[in-house]
Parts: sequence; C-alpha cells; structure tokens
Amino acid sequence: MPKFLSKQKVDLYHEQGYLSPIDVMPEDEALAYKNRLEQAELDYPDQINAENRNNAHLSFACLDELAHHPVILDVVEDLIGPDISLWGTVLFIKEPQSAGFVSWHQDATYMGIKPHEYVTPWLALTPSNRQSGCMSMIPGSHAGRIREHEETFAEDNILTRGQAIAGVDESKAVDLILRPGQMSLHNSEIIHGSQPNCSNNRRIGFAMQSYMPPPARQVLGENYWLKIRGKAFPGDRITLARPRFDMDPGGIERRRLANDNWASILYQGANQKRAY
Ligand SMILES: O=C(O)CCC(=O)C(=O)O
Repeated sequence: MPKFLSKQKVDLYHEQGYLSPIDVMPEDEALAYKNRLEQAELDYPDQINAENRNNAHLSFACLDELAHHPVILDVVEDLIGPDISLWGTVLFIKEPQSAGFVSWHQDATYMGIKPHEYVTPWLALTPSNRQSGCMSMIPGSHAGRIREHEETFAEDNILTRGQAIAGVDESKAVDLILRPGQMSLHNSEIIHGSQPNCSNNRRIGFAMQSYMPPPARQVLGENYWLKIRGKAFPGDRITLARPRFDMDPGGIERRRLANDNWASILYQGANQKRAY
C-alpha cells in the first residue's frame, strides 16, 4: 500500500524514469529553509560554497532536516521500499545570470554502486524554470544502458568531470519546472542536464543523491552511508550519523570522511581532479 503516491504515479516513475512535480512543503516553509541555508553560507563561507557543496547535511541541521523530511521519505519509500539509506547530498546552486550548466549525463556512471535501482529527489528552494536553468530529462532514457561519457572538464560545466553524453536527441527533453517546496525524483540511469541561470534570482536545488534500497552495494570505495529508515543493510561498514547542531564537530569529521570517500570514487581513473 503506497504511503503517498498513487499506483499510477509509481508506474509513471518507472516508465519515464522520473516524476515531477511533487509538493513537499508550502512555499513559505521552503523560503524559511532557504533563509537558514543562506545564513549558514554567510556564517561559514568555507563550509558551504560552489566547491564545498557535497554532503553538507552531515554538518548543517537545516539540510539534515530536509534529508529526513517525512513527505520526501514517504515518496522514496513508495519507489524503493521501506529500508532506506542515504549515500549523500549535493547543493546545486546557480547564481543569478551565471554560466554554470550541467551536460547530459547519467548519475550512475561514476557512483560505484550496483545495482542501479536508487532514486534522487531534487528539492527546489527557489523557482526552478527554463529561465533559471531547471533540470531537463529525456523520458525513458533510463531503460537502455550506461552511455559513453566524454570527460570535458569544461570550465562552466558544474559536474565533477564535466562528463557529457554526445548525440542526445534534445527535442525529446522535458523541463522540470518547480516552485519552491516542490521536488522531482529521478532514476540513476536517466539522461538529464540543465542550462545556465539567466534569471536575476539564485536557483537553489538540494539533491539527495541518492536514497538506496538494500540490494544497492558500494562496489568502488568505502560503504559510508546514512541509515534513514527501516532495517540496516547487511555489510554496512560505517553508518554515518546525524549532526546534533550546525557545525557539530562530529558532523564535520563525518562530512570530511564522506567527501574524501566520494572524491576517491567519483574521480577514480580520471586524469584531472577538481575541488568538488
Ligand atoms: O541541479 C542541476 O542542474 C543538475 C542536478 C543533477 O544533475 C542531479 O541532481 O543529478
């Protein structure tokens, strides 16, 4: 019995490889989270910035709360079942009138996790639309295989390796337009990307990348996951923990551990490395 989604919506997610939009919270609540995040950026600029954008939920309470939001988790449970761990999070912030973009890619390519049955919710804290550089998906593209990615390391490409799939039929792309407080969810193999932010507002998205069901296993790097709901997974090596408050020293250390592990996974075999 689904907790939040209808059976039709669950089927639609599996058919097209994504689901959007889903109402998570009212706009004023999303604005309150945005304000807390922006205060944290002001108070700890070296801890949250374009280069230090990964796994901030391990040391900042507002992001930890979002990663445990009951609506997000009920939707995730409808898609992957009741035993859920979180691999990590990424703050995808595009500043007003900025050139940063995300090339067509499939998340599963460099995550070192098998099988690929995991899901990424992307929560908007500001309007995400064509002008501000929302995500676009190629419906059904998860049903094939992992495509070849060229590692461009292009300056304005905000992916780790600037990895890009060539020859995507862009006429099939669907824009995921979200108001603050809405989320999309996408499958780890779907081809997706986003354009620069041409608006005068920040485009802030919080990607919970990704929630894992028990069959998922880290086959590259260490198995550092945060237990979220249900039973622990057999073989979990280090279970990360929630921060007790912003900049909890234990949380900072666990974030460092998780980020170092990510870097060793995401850049494995790459001939260049960036700061994120
Ligand atoms: O925020 C973006 O524009 C891209 C995010 C993305 O690629 C992802 O969440 O997998």
